[in-house]
Amino acid sequence: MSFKTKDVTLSEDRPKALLLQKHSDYLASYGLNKEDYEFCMTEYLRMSGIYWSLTAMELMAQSSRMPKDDIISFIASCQDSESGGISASHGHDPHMLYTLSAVQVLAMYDKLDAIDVEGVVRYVSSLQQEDGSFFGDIWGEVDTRFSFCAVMCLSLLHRLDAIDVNKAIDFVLSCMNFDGGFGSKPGSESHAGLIYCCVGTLSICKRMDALKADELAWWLCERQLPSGGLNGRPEKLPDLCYSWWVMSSLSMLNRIDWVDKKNLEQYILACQDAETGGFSDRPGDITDPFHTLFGLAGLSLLGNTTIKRVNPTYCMPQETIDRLKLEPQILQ
Ligand code: GRG
Ligand code: ZN
Repeated sequence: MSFKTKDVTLSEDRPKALLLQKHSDYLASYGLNKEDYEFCMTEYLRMSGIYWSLTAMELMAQSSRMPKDDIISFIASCQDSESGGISASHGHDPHMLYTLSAVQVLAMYDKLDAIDVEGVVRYVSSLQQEDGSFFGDIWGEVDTRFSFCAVMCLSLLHRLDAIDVNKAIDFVLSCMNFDGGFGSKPGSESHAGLIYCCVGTLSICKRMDALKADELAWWLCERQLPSGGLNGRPEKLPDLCYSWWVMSSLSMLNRIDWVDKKNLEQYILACQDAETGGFSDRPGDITDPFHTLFGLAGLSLLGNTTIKRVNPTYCMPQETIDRLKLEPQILQ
């Protein structure tokens, strides 16, 4: 039996240069029309949308084009005074994912005093369970994404003391698989997005020694397909966002050279839309702020110097991480 590799072919007329001005224009105008169909349909993830757009703009040194004051007051108005958690938008329930995005945005703006920080600390720590895992919100879904969000959020606030860090690490390590990768909970299949979350947690907690670095890096570099793009697990199509989930993990493992960087750069550039601006998951698809951030952040990890340095653990500008005096671990 033979297997056909699932992949895409890059066409000759694809974008081959980085279209920075187009991307800045695309993000600056995104959401200006509040009636826009796509904008309305993405209300449930608005807070993360703001984080993706602002981080992308920061990496392009274009964040002055974002409505800073409106963003800060929107975030403050999304904090629930009772639980302390932050929601994606007005009238939505607080959630770990959006609490992290809000804290990341305020950290970039150096405006953490715009919210009740102790409320956030109370919310995040209230979601830790006896086995060290974290719920995403009061409804009780457990996932290693939430462990990472909790640890990242509290580290940005310099309040990791509010949770049981050792138990949080033990839970993440209980999700390690035979291939060195990680899934969403114990026994779940390895997936590059969740590997980023688990490696990121260990990087912040300075426990990278617990990884099977060579096995994991081998699994990660096998995600590269002939097109140069990366998939998130075996037998899947390439998707630009894995240029972040995989490359940031390899970067924390100090093994970024295990992929063909030139080929990956070609794939990332091919995912740009030369007319609308922005990046999409695969060449020719519709662009969005999520893939635009991960396209730019991926190029930054590959060493593109027209983009600011991104921190592989936090997916935020290195200058913000330095200002906050955070030192996530990178394997030496
Ligand atoms: C600070 C950048 C940052 C993130 C915060 C939310 C989070 C932490 C991380 C998410 C990690 C993750 C699970 C990424 C995967 C996203 C994705 C493309 C999911 C799609 O899954 P499938 O199974 O896709 O539909 P495939 O590509 O496997 O077909
Ligand atoms: Zn994607």
